[in-house]
Amino acid sequence: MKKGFIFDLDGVITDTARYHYLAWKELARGLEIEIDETFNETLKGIDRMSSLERILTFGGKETAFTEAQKEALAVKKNKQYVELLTDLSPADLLPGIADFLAEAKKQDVPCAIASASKNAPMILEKLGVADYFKAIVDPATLRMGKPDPEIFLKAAAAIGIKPSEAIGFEDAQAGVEALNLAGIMAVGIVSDSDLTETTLNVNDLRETSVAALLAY
Ligand code: B16
Ligand code: MG
Repeated sequence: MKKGFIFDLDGVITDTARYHYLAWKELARGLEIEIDETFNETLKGIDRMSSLERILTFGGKETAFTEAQKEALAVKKNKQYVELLTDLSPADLLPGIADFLAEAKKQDVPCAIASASKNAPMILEKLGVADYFKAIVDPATLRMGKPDPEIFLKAAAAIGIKPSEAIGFEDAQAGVEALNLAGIMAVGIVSDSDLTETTLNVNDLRETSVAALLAY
């Protein structure tokens, strides 16, 4: 029997990936690097500085900037990203999420957020679901980002359950890898990408239920 749920944010609770993409694309263009949606897939679940490193490497500019310049580039991207989120509202929740969280609350099943995004608390507030989560792991406290299991182990500990008692929801392969390394059952949310090494994949949470998942 499972006892708690751990959610990734981007791609699981809401689709902020397109805003990350728009902000990175604009920043990259300013550096004369062109990225497309296929490349953007490789940034999903990857923290901000690592995403920037991947973009610079993709454009052959991995040694072109100092650490301070890279920090400034990341700040610039984030400013643009946050601006794009101005109108984010409960209407931007992915299908099935609101009902699933309400049912988990009704059944007293603890939920946590394990997102690489430093903007997660603000995004959850805008989406109107912040109160459903007993814990939000602060990515600034992590030594390693996904695919390292640290974020998911911290999330399970924060809601007082063992990894074997948790179920994690992920849309990115790096996140699924992290869940598997943590010994947490992985449920893939697969809108347009195929995820491997999950226990099950669903297009969205309307395809399963709190009761069905707790029985695993
Ligand atoms: P921020 P997740 C991740 O969210 C995104 O998928 C990834 O594209 C982004 O770079 C990362 O958060 C960091 O976000 O710049 O807001 O701190 O999928 O782990 O919820
Ligand atoms: Mg994600």
